[in-house]
Amino acid sequence: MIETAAADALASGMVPLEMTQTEVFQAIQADSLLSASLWINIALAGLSILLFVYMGRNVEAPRAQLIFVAALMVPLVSISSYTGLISGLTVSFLEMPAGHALAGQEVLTPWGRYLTWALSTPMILIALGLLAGTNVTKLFTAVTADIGMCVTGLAAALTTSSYMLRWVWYVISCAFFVVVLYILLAEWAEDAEAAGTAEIFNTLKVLTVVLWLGYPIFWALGAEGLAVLDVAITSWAYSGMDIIAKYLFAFLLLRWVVDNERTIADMASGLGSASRGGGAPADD
Ligand code: RET
Repeated sequence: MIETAAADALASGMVPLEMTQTEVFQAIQADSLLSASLWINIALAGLSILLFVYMGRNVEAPRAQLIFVAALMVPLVSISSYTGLISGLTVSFLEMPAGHALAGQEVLTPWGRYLTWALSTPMILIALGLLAGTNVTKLFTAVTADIGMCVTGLAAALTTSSYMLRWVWYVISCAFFVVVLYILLAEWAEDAEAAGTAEIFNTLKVLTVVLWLGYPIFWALGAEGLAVLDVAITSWAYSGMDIIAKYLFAFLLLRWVVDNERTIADMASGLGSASRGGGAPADD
């Protein structure tokens, strides 16, 4: 009964105020396209965890181990994130403000995604930075700007008082994103040349930059932004990008690290000394 009501409500975009967690859960289950987009990531994250642990079993160089730990955290955060979404714990139906295409309607907001990106994306950047031979300053800048991007993206999704302010948050988030892109494309690309890891770094850099650009685009087009795309399609877009940006990314990185552990081990020890000038002194 509730399930049918929730499904109808979701389909019409009109959902009663203050749904319980059970009702949110049932609404998600009732939309098979939406729930499939979440379950597939739980399954793939689980498989990735097992695979990565297996791949890393003989890695001994501390820097290579650190890359492994960072990369392994990505599917670990992901499986937790998607479990939060599928259970309804980290999903809310929020009434969109005047000016929004769905003004006055309750829109499914998977805010847990944006929250957990603040944990998973720094791990991706730490792994990439270590591969490139970053210094502490650049790593700190990339990670803090990235967390800023995710938290202000969360604020964009959760702001219901003003349509304009949702977009103000969005623009702030994009500004943080530009900092991350600059470090990836300019700073670390050059550091990787000096560190002798340019080939793999460039592959992962292109994969990361292209996919990460998709997230703000789909946010803008999705129900939380301009509402051109429906909730389930947007969820599939995020899930699809996640599969490549997280599991495939980490797999390619870890496979290279296993095959080239010596290169990683021989990188000038410590964050800082492998990169061009400036930055903090080596700390390990
Ligand atoms: C938001 C909306 C606000 C503007 C910008 C965004 C960027 C999000 C990105 C997310 C990447 C997520 C990944 C997750 C993997 O676990 C928050 C969508 C710029 C780039 C790679």
